[in-house]
Amino acid sequence: MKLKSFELRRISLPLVAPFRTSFGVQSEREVLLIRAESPDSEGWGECVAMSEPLYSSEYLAAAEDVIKSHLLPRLFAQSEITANSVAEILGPVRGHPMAKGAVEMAVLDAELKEAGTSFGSFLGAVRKSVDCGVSIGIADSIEELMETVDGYIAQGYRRIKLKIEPGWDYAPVKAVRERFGDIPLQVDANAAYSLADSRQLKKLDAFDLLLIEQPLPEEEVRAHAELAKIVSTPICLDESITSARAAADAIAMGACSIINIKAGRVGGYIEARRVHDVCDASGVPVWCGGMLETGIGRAANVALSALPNFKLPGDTSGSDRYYHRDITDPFVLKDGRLDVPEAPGIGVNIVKDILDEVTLSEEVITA
Ligand code: OSB
Ligand code: MG
Repeated sequence: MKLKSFELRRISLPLVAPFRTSFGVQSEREVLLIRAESPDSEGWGECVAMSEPLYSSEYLAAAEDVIKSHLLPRLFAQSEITANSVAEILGPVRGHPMAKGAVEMAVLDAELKEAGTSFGSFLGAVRKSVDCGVSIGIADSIEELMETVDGYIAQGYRRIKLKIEPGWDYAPVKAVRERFGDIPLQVDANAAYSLADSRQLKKLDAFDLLLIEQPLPEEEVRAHAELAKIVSTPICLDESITSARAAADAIAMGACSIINIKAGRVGGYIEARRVHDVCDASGVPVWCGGMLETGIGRAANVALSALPNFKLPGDTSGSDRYYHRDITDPFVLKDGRLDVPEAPGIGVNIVKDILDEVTLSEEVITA
C-alpha cells in the first residue's frame, strides 16, 4: 500500500462516571486518533495512551510527538508498506508501543478494508460473540460499590473486576462476595503493592477470586514469581507484559498463570496475537484488557477477544459503560456478550457529526 497522509486528531469524551484507580481519577477520556489514507482506502487507529504517564510511561502528548517526529517520517520513507512491515520499520525507535500500535492499527485497518477482510478473520477469530466483564473503580464507600456492582450484574456482565489499592482491598472484596455470592470476581491493583504486602494480599485467598491482576510494579516480574508461591489466587500480569518475549519470560519465571492482553501495551494487534500464541502454547489462558477505548479501539478488542485462547471474559464493556455518546455506532451488550464486527477492517461505522463535535485538534501530515 502507498501512503498518502495521516490525520492526527485529539478528541475528549466525558466519562459517564469518574473512574478511580490506584493511579488517579479519570472523569474524561482524551484520546489520540489516527487516520491513515492511501489512494484507495482509509483506516483508523486509536492510541490508548492516557493524558498523564500514570498507568505506564507513555502519555498522549508524548505519543503525538513521537508519531509526528519519529514514526511517520520512517513510514513515508518507504515507497510501499504493509501492516505486517510497520513494526519492523518502526523498530529502531525504542519504546513507545502505544504510539506504534496506533499507527500500525490505522495501516492495518486501511489494508483490510481494501482487501475486504475483517479484523476478526485477519487475527484468527473463532467466535461470533465474546463474553464481557466490567472493571469497577475504587468507590467512596462500600454501599456505593454495592450499588454499582448490582447495576452491572443486572445489565448482564459475566464477570466483575474490582480495582484495589492498599486500604481498599479486603473489605470491599468480602462485601461483594457476601452480597452477590458465587459471581466470577477478580481484582486489579495496577502495581499499587510491594512484595512486603504479601500477607495482606494472601487474605484475598479466602474469596476464591479468578485472579489478582498486576499487584506489584511493572519491572518486578521476579517478585511476582515470589508472590505466586505465597498466595493461592492466580496471578495475572498486565503492565509487565510489554511483548510476546516478555510474556514468555514471565511465564518461564512462574510470575503469572494468566495474562491480560492489551494491544496498545505490546505495540499493536499483530504483536498481541503473538502474545496470545505464546500463552496458548504454554497453557496460559488470556483475556482482553481495556483502556477506556472509544468504539474504534473497542471494535478491534472485541475481534481480538474472539481468538481461541481468550478463555476469560474481557474488559470489553458496552459503549454505555464509558460514554453517553460514543464516536461509533455503540456496542450494546446482548446477554452479557458483544458481537464481533464482521465488516471489513475494524468493521464499525464512525459517526462523523459526533466525532467532529468532540474534536479538540486536527492535523494532517503528508508524505
Ligand atoms: O489496568 O486494566 C487496567 C483502564 C485504564 C488503564 C488501565 C486499566 C483500565 C481498566 C479499565 O481497568 C478497562 C476498561 O474497561 O477499558
Ligand atoms: Mg490492569
